[in-house]
Amino acid sequence: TERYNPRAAEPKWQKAWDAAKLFETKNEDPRPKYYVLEMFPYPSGRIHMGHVRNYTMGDVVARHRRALGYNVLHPMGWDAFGLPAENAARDRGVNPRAWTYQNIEAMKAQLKVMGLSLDWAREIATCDPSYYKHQQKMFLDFWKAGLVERKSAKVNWDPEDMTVLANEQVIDGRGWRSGALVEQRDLTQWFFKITAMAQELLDSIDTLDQWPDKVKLMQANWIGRSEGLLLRWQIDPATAPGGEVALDVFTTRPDTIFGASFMAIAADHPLARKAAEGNPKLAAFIEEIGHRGTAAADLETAEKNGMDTGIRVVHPFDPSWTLPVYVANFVLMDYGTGAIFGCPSGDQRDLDFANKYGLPVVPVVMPEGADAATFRILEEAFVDDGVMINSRFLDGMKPKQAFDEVANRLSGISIGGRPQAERKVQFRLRDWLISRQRYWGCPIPVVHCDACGSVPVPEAALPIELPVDVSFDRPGNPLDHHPTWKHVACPQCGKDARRDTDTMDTFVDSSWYFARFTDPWNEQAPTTLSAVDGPSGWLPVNQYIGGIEHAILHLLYSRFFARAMKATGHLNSVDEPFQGLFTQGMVVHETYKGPDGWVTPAEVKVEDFDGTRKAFLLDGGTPIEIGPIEKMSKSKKNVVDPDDIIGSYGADTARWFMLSDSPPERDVIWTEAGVEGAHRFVQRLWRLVSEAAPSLAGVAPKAAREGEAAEISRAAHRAVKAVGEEIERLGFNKAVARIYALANALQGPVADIAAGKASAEVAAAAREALDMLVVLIAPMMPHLAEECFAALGGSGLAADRLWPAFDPALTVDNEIVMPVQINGKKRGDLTIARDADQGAVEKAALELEVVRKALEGKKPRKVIVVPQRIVNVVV
Ligand code: ANZ
Ligand code: ZN
Repeated sequence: TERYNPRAAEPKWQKAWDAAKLFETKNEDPRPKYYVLEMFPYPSGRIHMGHVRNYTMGDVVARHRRALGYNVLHPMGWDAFGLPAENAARDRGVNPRAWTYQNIEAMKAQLKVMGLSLDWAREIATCDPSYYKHQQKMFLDFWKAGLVERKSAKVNWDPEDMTVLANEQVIDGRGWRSGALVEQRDLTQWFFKITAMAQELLDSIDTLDQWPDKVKLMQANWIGRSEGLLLRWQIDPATAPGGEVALDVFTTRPDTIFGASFMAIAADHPLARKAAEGNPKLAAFIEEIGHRGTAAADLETAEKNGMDTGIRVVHPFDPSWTLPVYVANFVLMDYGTGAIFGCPSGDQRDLDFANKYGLPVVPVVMPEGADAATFRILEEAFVDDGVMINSRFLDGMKPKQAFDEVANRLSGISIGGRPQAERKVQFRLRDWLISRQRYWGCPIPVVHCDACGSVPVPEAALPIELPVDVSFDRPGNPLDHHPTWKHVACPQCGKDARRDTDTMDTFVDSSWYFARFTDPWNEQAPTTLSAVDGPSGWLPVNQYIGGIEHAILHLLYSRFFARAMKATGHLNSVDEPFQGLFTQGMVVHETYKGPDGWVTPAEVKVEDFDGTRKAFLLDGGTPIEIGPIEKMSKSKKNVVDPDDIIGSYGADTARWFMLSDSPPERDVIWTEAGVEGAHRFVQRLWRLVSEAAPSLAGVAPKAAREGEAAEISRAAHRAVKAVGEEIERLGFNKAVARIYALANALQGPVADIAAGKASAEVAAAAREALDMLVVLIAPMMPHLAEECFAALGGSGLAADRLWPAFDPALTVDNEIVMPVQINGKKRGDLTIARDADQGAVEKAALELEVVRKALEGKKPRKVIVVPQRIVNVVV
């Protein structure tokens, strides 16, 4: 038979699907709905292997659900705003919009070649005014609903490029382009008040039973709920600058209060500023640490620095005990109160600080059973549970009890009109700063008027479109120095006013696109209430698939948006937008290092020398070092281009390999050998079908229950059951293994059929099995499935077939596999009836080829059978 030619077959079937509008989804279709979504791509210009893996998985789910009779929504779009378009504009003089749409076109063509069952009629690009118009409307609605706030916040300012930098653009405290020392500047900016929903966003994590635990934990940690005390420390009046009475701190460990040895406040704490007046050394110190980057990760590792302010506070339980107040770089202004009491024995940062500045270290908690007289803390703080020591009336208590004791004793005392201790819940979550001083983003629909303040743009004036004629030849925000764009009349009083020249964080764009897909045609509103959620709507997304890098911000922002949209009437009832979440592993590849640096896989041939793999340059044969297996990246040059693979092997091979090699949550190692193996299987399936097809043309499919033919039917029905179950739990590699097993089981019977040696029962059973096989492979290798379906005389399209039903009686597993050991080492497997008795197992084991070889005709010394578990033959 002829080889299967994907280059001819794949485009043919893609056209057939298009012509039949097979994947265009109708909202009013009465079948039960199923919404499967992969995280939409940034249009960088080309798809990479990570996309191929992600979209293949989503496509398998979508096609399988279709086959189960669902009305499936499987859309695709473009996360199209963002900095790379501006960089391209700046570096190469191209227009950001033109650059973006070119990339979209190129990537769309690539996705089409993959044969994905996507509804392209619903395609959206977030940079299109028809999309961001609605985003601007929602911004205004959120504002009205009290979910938006304008306040001052620090930004990274590059003084040379005169521009604001994202945290990722600050490298070792310097601007990524200019290399200039980055400053912290205060800017008035827009925030979404996500903190107002902190508790709700935390509690609701418990309802997400189809999310990975890992992601739920990351969400919870990001929200970061802490139960503690607001504790007031009286300031020694003799040392108080400007008559301050008390210093408030937030602590989760009031139990350690007798281990306190200093106070520390943030550089921008009001008390620090007061203390710096008339203290130039302190002022200089504050200035210096104020300039450092604000990333929390830096603070953990950065060297602890501080300076004594001269201020003293009085210990709440001992009026004769005073503690120094330091300004310290490890205290953040925007957490708690921006001030702490330091207990070096109970906190590593406090301990590092105390050791550096010679402050006392008093252990106050020790492990249960330790000796209080000798227990010391030197370099490592003790942060675990234990028993209180050196703490007067708290001694002997557990820290938890001591916490309550301190809270109770101090809550009755008042300092400056406020209780000395108040219970407080503190969240780590900050409000979402959405202002970006950038061009290529969604304009913030606000006009600033000297008379009226910040005025919303009237709805009728939306969208506020980005100007097209922008220049990137000078630093800063092009919207800001555009000659006319920002100059408008105030919508309220008509006087000269200015547009907000900031654009929205691109995370805003991706926080509701999944809702827009449910009716992207609605020009009047972001969503259509009958389509978006509720009894006739699509949300929540049943299965969302994407990278773990979005486990925190994107998912949290989307969860916030769902709630905010509900509050403003853009959603009916859904709080949690993603019912099922799956995060796939990465695609990794070997690296190759030549004399002149990294070399691409395409330039290398790898050969096997007695089990040792060696690599050579294809051109010239220079030996190359095989480096570690790493995530595909440009810097290591270990990138395989999907186009090359699909061009030489076809999309089905690429898809099959992506699914087959490792569990989907783990990394998959891309290897040439693996791809070739996948391709061989494509050809093998084709041979199987095309060999059998002529003889099976007039044969009606029929399951067999007895005899030789029943083996075929059992293999087929078991595969139907198992493949369906595995796809449902996203166990794609296991589904693949079941398909391999079915193909193996059909090999012999098909050869007999082709040779005209098979019985009518065998032919009928094989016919049914092959028909089933075609539908089973269709979600994974959709083009091959069509070709096979046609070869078997099917009418219509395989992609339109329903998932076969299996007969449970044929799937009952009456056989078990027992490992067979020889002298305690596993040498083989024995497949035998589950209820076989000891004698039968022993006899069958001794008949195994491996065992016979090992015995060399002699009698075994001993045969041990553990029923249904294992056989050990001692020779
Ligand atoms: C005294 C103490 C003793 C603390 C001890 C810890 C251990 P989480 O769990 O993250 O809420 N803290 C409070 N505000 C801070 C700020 N603005 N910048 C830096 N650190 C701050 O942590 C709460 C603890 O972090 C608080 O409890 C406080 O130190 C510190 F053995 O108070 B603790
Ligand atoms: Zn006005």
